[in-house]
Amino acid sequence: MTPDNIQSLQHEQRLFSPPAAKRAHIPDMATYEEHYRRADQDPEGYWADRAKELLSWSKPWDKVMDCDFNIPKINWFVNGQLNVSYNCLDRHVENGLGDKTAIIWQGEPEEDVRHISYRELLTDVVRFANILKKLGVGRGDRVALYMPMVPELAVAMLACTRIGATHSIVFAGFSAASLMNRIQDCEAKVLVTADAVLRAGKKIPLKGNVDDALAECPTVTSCVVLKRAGIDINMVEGRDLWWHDVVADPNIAPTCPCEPMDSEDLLFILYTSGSTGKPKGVMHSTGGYLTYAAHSTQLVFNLHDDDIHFCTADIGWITGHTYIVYGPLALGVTSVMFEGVPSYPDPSRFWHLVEKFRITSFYTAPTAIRALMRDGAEWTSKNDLSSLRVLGSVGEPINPEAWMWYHENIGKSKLPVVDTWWQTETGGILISALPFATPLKPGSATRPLPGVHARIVDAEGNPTAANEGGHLIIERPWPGMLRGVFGDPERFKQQYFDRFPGKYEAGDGARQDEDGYFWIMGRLDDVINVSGHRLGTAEIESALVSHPAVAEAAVVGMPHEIKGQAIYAYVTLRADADESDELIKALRNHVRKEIGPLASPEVIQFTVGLPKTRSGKIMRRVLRKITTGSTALEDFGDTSTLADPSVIQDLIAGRHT
Ligand code: 6R9
Repeated sequence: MTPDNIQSLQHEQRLFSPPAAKRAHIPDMATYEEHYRRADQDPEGYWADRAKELLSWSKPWDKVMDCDFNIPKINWFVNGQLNVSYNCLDRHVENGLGDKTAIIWQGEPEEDVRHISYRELLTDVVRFANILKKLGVGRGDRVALYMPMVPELAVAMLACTRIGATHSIVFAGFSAASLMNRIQDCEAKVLVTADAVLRAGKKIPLKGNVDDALAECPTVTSCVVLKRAGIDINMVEGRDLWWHDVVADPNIAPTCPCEPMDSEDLLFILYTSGSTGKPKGVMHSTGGYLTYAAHSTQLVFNLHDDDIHFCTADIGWITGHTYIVYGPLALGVTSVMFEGVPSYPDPSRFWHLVEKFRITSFYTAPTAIRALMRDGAEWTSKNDLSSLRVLGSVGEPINPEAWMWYHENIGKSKLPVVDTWWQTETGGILISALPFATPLKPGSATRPLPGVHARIVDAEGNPTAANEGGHLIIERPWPGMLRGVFGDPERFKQQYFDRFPGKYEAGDGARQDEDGYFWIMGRLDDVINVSGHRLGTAEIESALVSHPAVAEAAVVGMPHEIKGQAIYAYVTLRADADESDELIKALRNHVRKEIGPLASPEVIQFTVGLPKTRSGKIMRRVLRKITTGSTALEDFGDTSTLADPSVIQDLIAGRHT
């Protein structure tokens, strides 16, 4: 897909009516339209109501919004004050919900289960907040978290918010080098980590990566290490502390006041891949983000006090931030946190958990659905799934086959499947069906939530006709949107607001059908979506080129049955290096080490040349065509600017199928 010639080949006609529900926040399309109209005509009134209904503010705001995409300037609930830890914990305890389960934690071993009440979570958070303070962390300081899916991760996040520190979570599947880059960029003072991750019956060491990373991170003065797997690790004297030791200190005060934070104070940074260079530190602020997290969680999953919500994402990604921790806890519902994987010890693990915890809303990714589909529908009939009310999907377009499989086998052809489109940058879901209102079309994210002005425009920024592909943009600000790129205001402006002045550019291609439904087609930039995770081609290419045998590398996405997209790398070697299967293995390992296992190329093709323009730019469009099997010259479009057109035939001859 090239940005200026965006075509969609999908023509899905099926339509499913939403089921009736006794307690729907938005029970029908008329109510949806009413909300949408109100948010459109009176955005300040709409968002003020939502922020007041959903959150407790210690000081009211002076102005609901002060935004201008042309600058860009984004401020919500100006001069209002609140604390995220207070909103997610204290106020629920004050309201008599202290004994209610906040987090049901299912560890990877079946017997590792904890039901953590709001009161217990508060106690743990207060304790850890005091520990962070003792380690010198204060308001505005950054704390990096590199952890498995354990309750201590949520405790550390909320402890940061309590004292006004900013967390930056690094997915535990990332390498030492990726961790180092992120810590260096945000200049974290403290790192919280664990000895290892338990995954599919294995222990994957973390602390070695931490030691390698911290060797180059002078800002980090302390590292708190949770013992999760009990493997032997190296503890650095004067820097490293065991979690169990610090929390056992009898001198820690039993209380810790909530720091009153300005609505626009930085809540967290989360790094995400862009089309160029190093990952961007996406910044989210306190009041707008939390309002939007609570708002979207409530409406999209139709949550009420007695719901048990299970989002299967890792907290290292935005989906886990918003829909495991902040959204559900702000609403005071019970959130399930799962350490394991969908297929271990067998492909009924998710469904077993649904039955075990009587889960009512279930949110996962198309890649997981496709993998479970391959394992066979028989795994879905071993458990009682009758507690489920809403099914969700996120991370990449869900193909209609996977949607139907999910709907029929998990939803027993009764439950709504909400396909939720959003991004790290958007903070929360922007386009999604509302489960008991929106008629569903398999493969479509359907309509924008109230307050979201999504449009499709052509390369010049003009609205496209129905069914015509184009760029997905958001025309007006919403409270959950990013506030900047950490340390790089110019990149913030250039990446999101320059191409279509005054509008937010999402970077995705999409079309809107005659009913106004959105069909997302995927990224238009050089971002590859592997199993719902964003990877920049530039990062993978620079990892490959940093290997001594490699002269040059170009990376494109290739269609993959389970992962959605996989990485196909074209590599030219230095004169003194020889092609071999060992070198392919070594290069894969090198990328794993530089970025993480997710980024490891599926295919590496050695080539003597890459298709380049005379000005030296790699024509990725040509590589994408070769990767997907094109052989006819006319498929490659205009190749007249290629410095050496014969390269195409060589690449086709060497293609891996
Ligand atoms: C939440 C999340 C964002 C990119 C986004 C788009 C793709 C996410 C999608 C979807 C089609 C959906 N994406 N949800 N594409 N349908 N329901 O995934 O954030 O990791 O930042 O990725 O993922 O391409 O631009 P993030």
